[in-house]
Amino acid sequence: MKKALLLIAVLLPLFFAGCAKESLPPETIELSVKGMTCQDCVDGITGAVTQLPGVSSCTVSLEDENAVIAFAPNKLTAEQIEKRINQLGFKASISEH
Ligand SMILES: [Cu+2]
Repeated sequence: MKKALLLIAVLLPLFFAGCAKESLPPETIELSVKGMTCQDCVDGITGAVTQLPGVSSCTVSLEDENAVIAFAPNKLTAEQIEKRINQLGFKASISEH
């Protein structure tokens, strides 16, 4: 019986630590995106960024030449998002807050 309690005492903090990691709040970043000319550009970027692991939302504006992206910081970095958009032929750069 003591062994079972010890096991619970060891596993419980691990369980909570795991939960805390999963529920990390999403980070929101704004990227300036140059080179978009039409709605297809917007849709292309939105589609590609949304497919990245950990991205919860992506709003691209042709008018404002920017993209606002919410993502899980434990799964992805702002640099990886920037790189993905650049791969599509645009010029993305992380805006300073
Ligand atoms: Cu276009």
